[in-house]
Amino acid sequence: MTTVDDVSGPSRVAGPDEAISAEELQLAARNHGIPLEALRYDVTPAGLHYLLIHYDIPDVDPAAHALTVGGAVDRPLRLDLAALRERPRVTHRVTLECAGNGRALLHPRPVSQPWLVEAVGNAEWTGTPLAPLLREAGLAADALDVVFTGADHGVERGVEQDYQRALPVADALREEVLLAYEMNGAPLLPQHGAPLRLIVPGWYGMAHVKWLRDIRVLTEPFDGYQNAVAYRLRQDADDPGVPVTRIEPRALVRPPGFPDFMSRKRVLRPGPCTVDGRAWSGHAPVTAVEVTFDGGTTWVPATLDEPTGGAWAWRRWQVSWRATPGRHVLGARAVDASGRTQPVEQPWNRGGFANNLVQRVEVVVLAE
Ligand SMILES: Nc1nc2c(c(=O)[nH]1)N[C@H]1C(S)=C(S)[C@@H](COP(=O)(O)O)O[C@H]1N2
Ligand SMILES: [Mo]
Repeated sequence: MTTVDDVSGPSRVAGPDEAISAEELQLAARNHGIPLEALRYDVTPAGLHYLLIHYDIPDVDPAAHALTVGGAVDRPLRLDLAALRERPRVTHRVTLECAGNGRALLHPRPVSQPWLVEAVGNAEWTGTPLAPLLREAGLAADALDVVFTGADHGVERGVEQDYQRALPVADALREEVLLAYEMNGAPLLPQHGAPLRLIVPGWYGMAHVKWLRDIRVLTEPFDGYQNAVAYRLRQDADDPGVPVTRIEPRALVRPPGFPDFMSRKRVLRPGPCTVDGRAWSGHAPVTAVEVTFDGGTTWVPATLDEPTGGAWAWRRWQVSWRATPGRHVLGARAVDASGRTQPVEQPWNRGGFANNLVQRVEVVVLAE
């Protein structure tokens, strides 16, 4: 008898010298990152925003689509797109980052979507706040978790499933959580969850359920795959781990100069220049960014631009540099108001999640 196990293996970590496989490349080709030069935009154009799609982009007819709200509520609801659009409308600028960003740089490498550092974007999401809708439905007094189900379906590590993620009730009721139907002022694109997705500002990408079709309130903890198995910080396969939640602080450098086609190493002419980039954290506002030009030996403070777009959006930073001929390794590290910062030495977990190791940008400054 054939089963889903015939197409789906257990999670695994690559061997010490094991190269990226054709399967990992297949994922990387579907799920692209932001081209790092696009760190220049305050708001990431939709086509340059990173993408992560576990299964297929589902075939959803926006005219027929409806969101159902049920489970432990007094009044189950059913809302089509027109009804959702009639509700109060808000826009939040939100930095979204995949929890697996940085995974392919880890040693040993967890085998999954092989992100380097580019799984991030900062878009404007428009929709209606979730909390008033949950209150209208009437949450049971003992409600614990709220489960969000997408219209996409697949198999993962032997488990056939609809993509589902739960939030604890207190997090689902935060005022910034949105049911979004627009990105950057236009209807959601198919790949970003059309016609409706969840936006959970501050949380890693996996919480922002796309192609949202159902919300279910539970009075017991949700034990679905994406919460109980997948997105947990574990040291080994037997470790129950802890859930992946908010985005750790990170700063990225907008690559200076011009690139070599193959290596993407940067080439610069000598002389004074401005090096800049973006910084964000899902825990608390970014309060400082420091920059290194020597691979982390010494650090200089960057200037932070005025925040543009609210508490959940990335912030531009910049620093002046006199580029001298030779090889340099640039990097930046963010500090947030909670005191969190970025490690210069690699921490490791088996899923390769929430990794915010300082970036290494190799630069060759040409002779005068
Ligand atoms: N229904 C559904 N929602 C989903 C996913 C998915 O595969 N299916 N991927 C999640 C993950 S892991 C991430 S990082 C974000 C990516 O959102 P984006 O593709 O719009 O950037 O969507 C999340 N929401
Ligand atoms: Mo993700």
